[in-house]
Amino acid sequence: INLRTVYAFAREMYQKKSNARIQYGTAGFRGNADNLDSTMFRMGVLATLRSRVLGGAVIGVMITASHNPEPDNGVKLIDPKGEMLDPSWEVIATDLANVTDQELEEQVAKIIKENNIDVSSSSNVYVGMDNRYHSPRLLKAVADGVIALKGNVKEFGIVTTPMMHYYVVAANTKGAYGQPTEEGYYTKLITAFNALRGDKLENGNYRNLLLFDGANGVGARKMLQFIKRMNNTLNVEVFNKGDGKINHECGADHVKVQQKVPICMPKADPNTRCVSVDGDADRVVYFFTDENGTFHLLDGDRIATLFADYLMDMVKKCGLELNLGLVQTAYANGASTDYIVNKLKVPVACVPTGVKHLHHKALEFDIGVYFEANGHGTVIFSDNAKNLIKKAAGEGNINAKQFLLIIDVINETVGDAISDMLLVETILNHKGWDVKDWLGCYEDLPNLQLKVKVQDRNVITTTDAERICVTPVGLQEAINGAVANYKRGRSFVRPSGTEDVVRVYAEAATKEDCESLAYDVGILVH
Ligand code: 16G
Ligand code: ZN
Repeated sequence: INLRTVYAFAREMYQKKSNARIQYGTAGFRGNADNLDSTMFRMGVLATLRSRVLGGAVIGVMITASHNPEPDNGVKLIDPKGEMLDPSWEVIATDLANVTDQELEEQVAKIIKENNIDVSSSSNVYVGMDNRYHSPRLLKAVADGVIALKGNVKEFGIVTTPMMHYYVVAANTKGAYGQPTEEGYYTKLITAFNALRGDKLENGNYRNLLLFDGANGVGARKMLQFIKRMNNTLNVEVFNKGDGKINHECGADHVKVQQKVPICMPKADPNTRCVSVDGDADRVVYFFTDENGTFHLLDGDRIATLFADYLMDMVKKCGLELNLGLVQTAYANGASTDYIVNKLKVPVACVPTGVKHLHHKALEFDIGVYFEANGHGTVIFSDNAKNLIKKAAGEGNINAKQFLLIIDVINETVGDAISDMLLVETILNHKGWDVKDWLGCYEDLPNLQLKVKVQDRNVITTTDAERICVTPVGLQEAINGAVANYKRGRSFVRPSGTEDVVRVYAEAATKEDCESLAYDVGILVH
């Protein structure tokens, strides 16, 4: 391999347009799409090298800016087991993205040398994108990065982020997880869902009608593909299909943060189940409007508790000894944590924000349910759990057979809005519940998030899963002082990993107290 091709490509086609320093964060690289061509090219180069380090295993590259506004785009690398890029390579990615075009060839040589990479070995990169208009241009840049190093690249076109994770795992496990194709993905999820549902499309309070807000993103398109293949087992009507701007006044992030109905949703009967996904369909939240016109949100915490409760029940019904745990972040509503610990009696762990932290912790359980309040999460099963369930099913245990179908509906590789939604629908149907029954499990504490602009957000450092502030010295004592003034008060602050702001979270027994607490803490940070 002649590394000069890398330099030639960079010089001719993918010159760096901005010298502002960028960092590979929880969401990879993200920013205005106009400045990302050179970053994309370099990530194609990096994915090729990462694949070579790992003996030619498939590495995924997803081009998306998730719930960000339309002008933005971004890129994330997916490791062979479907996990986020290893942290040690996040540093390598950051360095590679920041060198000048002139330094690029030398930097690539350095990565090759430091990681003992055999540049003649095989390398496989899968790449996919969301439906932003600049995504195809950026996808080509990634593919050129792979080609510059003579790697193999396979393009999947427009896909959801979780589909990309699925493809990577399916390919690396040689089909054991499913076929690494779009049809393979639909087939796996739909076959299991339809088998679980049987012909009982309605049950108790559960109605077979779901209004789906696709955020004008890729989730809308894929949901339509699901519907085509589902034989009407789930009655879904899709809105925000892609005519409007992606995430604009719609989508899971909008609904969760603004706590209101997205645009372009029809005026439905009271208590109609509605669901919102984000632009790349890895987050999901439910909502409905009741007969008094009041909006109700069923967020990631609700989905997590619904899953944990149901799966605990399945474990008991199968007569198996498996430990189940739930992983949350500090953003989880205090009422949800109380409910899980005291009512469900499921152990809860709290970790810092970002899927990789949740996923990592969930691996410690036989069955690990993890969710961020914003709707990003899934369930993962240990080999031990899967083996025991398979064995019981093999011995004719009906519940265990059902459990295997549930595992198949779940996209274990990463949070998957559509897969999560199919499991929610399955559970509600089995329980004969509709949104009001679900909402009735516990009552959310009023909560609020504020953004505070400061000169340098990194002066704030935290510990204990971001719940305690270490620096600036004295800030935590001041927060404690503020919190003590409110019944059931809780508050924490942390620097955002995706925006140049400090985030303030507050919850308390009443809406007024919660607002007042958020304000008090906001002033302390300012
Ligand atoms: C990223 C994370 C998401 C997290 C969010 C927090 C992944 C794949 N995504 O989008 O899980 O909730 O960052 O953003 O890990 P913040 O640091 O700006 O609050
Ligand atoms: Zn997303």
